[in-house]
Amino acid sequence: MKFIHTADLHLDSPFRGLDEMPTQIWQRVHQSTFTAFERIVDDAINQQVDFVLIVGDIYDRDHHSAEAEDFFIHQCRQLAKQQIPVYLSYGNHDYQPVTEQLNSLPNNVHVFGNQVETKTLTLADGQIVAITGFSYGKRWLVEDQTSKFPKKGTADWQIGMLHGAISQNNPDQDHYAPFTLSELLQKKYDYWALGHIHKHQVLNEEPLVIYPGNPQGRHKNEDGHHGYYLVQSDADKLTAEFKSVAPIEWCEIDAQLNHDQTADSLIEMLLHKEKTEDRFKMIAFNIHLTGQVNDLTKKLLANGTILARLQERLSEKGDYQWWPYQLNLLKDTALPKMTDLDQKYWDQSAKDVFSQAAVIDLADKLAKYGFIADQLADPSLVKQLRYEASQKLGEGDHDEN
Ligand SMILES: [Mn+2]
Repeated sequence: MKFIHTADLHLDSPFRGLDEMPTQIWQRVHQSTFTAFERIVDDAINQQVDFVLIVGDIYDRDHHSAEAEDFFIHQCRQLAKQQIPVYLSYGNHDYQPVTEQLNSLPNNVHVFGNQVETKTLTLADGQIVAITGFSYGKRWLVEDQTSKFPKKGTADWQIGMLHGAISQNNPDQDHYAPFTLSELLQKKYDYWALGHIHKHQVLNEEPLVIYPGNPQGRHKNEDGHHGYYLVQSDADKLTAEFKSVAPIEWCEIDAQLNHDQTADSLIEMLLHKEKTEDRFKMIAFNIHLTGQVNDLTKKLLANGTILARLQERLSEKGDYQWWPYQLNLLKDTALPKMTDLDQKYWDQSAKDVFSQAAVIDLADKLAKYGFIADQLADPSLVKQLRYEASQKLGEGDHDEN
């Protein structure tokens, strides 16, 4: 048995706020979620896998684009031509009622219904594979779904497809089919194909319990390598190998601004900060201001001049290996200095205000402004909000002194 496990394709991610860049780069960014999946399909065909598993979030938003759907159907047809079946479940980003008549996908695509169900397939060598899963019918699934999965039956291989997050034992956070690892292991399955968390990770070795991550990161909080897992059997054992496919890698690079640095010398330094590799990189530079700095350089940093000049320099060469899309000014003290008492209140309020639940609640209230709700639904935003709020507080604190 040989199969591909992927999830969280987020096809046609909007990459908001990044459209002010050379067309050549914007197209690369905009196409990246498509390219990543195309590479997975090519690999499936070249590797002659028995089937492909896609565990939720095929599309980036509740109302996905026609372009994304057309692309996805086309790719599934490529797999159909090679008789490769696809097993698919919808996640919290593309939740929908699953009904026969709505299904415009080719016949090789098997979509899991909104209730947990098991589908079986017979491999060329006669082995039987049972695959159990479900699709989200709504944005949140607060109840544990794993309890509805049957224990391993008579099939040669049993695989569970689960788009969800490990239970935090907190009703404010457990919105995505919460589960525990021991619960999964009790089912005696041969493989757990997870989805939802965008960073690839192996939660358990025997049996394998794996998050493949999204095949293409969408912003700097989804940095590093992105791809899928190729899983193969050797006698009665399964091994999984991570395969990188993302055409774009998001990076954050730290740099120090010294007191005698001019705009020109800073630009030179940033130009040489990044060694180019095989992968195209989108880079956010974090410039740390330590001690006394050249005031003029600081002003040119703050008003965007230095970023614009850096981009100009790269555009002159025209051969893009990387692109600086952001330049962040960071004071040495990332967090404000507060008395212990203040810190206590800050920690408490930060917990209440910047919880994912509070932000999602706000997103629901702003639902009529679709673009705002979409932004707020992004978990990485909570981190960003918390960080920026503490920066602002830090500035206030500084002014008083
Ligand atoms: Mn996702």
